Amino acid sequence: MRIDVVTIFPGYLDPLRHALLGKAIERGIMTVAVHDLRSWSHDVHRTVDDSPFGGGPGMVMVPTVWGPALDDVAALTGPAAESSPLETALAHKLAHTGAGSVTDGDGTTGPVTDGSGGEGGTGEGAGSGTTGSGSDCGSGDDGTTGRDDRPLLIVPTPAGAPFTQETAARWSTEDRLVFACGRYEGIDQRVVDDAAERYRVEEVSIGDYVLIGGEVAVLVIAEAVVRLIPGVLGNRRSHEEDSFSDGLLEGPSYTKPREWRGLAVPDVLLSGNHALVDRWRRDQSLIRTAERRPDLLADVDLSARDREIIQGVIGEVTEENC
Ligand code: 6GU
Repeated sequence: MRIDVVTIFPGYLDPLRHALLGKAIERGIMTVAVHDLRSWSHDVHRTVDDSPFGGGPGMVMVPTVWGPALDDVAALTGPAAESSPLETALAHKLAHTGAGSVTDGDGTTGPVTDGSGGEGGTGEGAGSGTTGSGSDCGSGDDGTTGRDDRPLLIVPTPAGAPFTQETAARWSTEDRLVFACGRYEGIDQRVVDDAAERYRVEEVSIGDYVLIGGEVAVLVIAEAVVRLIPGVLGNRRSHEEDSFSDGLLEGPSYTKPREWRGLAVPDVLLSGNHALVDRWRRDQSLIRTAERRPDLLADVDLSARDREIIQGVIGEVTEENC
């Protein structure tokens, strides 16, 4: 998978090179490039915004900068062709200790890897997701497989559709994700409307609160998506048991020591009886979900036994949540 992020704060995306994503980059599973939107501005002040038509507070990001930026990122042309894929924390560290020179310090545009030694460009699917000759084709249909090969453009906005675990799973099989980070009062809507020529476009929100810009949302979304790609997480089972994967919140976990500050690990977990442990874990999930997120129960298959457990928490399983 290749991820491109367009932002006026490239440094905000530095965490992408760490931990999970860093590992995925090292393993050649991921390529990540961060692009400074101001590379596409037209004036000495590198302006990217203007006052809103119709009046009101704040500034709106202009289509005359965003349009060409997204065109170039889709085709990896212009300033987007020069942007060096992010190296991992490891490569970053080497560069800064003089053992190599792969980034320019801010990890964005400028000196690029030579294209042969860089891990970033060799990954599975890397570079294969460009729109190529399909750029004149609104549907992005490659004419052979019938598959829409346009990259997915993700626009984080508090006005978007909810980003959920289901969205993360759906996006984890994409070849290319492009994120457009808006700031201020947002991006001129025509940018999103026009981008549909070259991209499949989704506007998403990560929750019911307002952030200053989309950058942090990109970090959240990228982590949720990338950890679902095979080979990124060590243990396959670890995401099968995630909160949400069966529609319920995950219950509590315990490790050694058996007793700590007078608190004992529940006996059942030490019993060696797997059936009993599984049943206990399901009960804990049901109880926690009923207490914290009763709205989730509406979409879960519940056995008679499950309903009994839930009733113990909320008294009665109402029409609304059963
Ligand atoms: Cl995706 N972006 C911004 N700016 N604010 C948000 C959000 C996204 N999701 C919730 N609040």
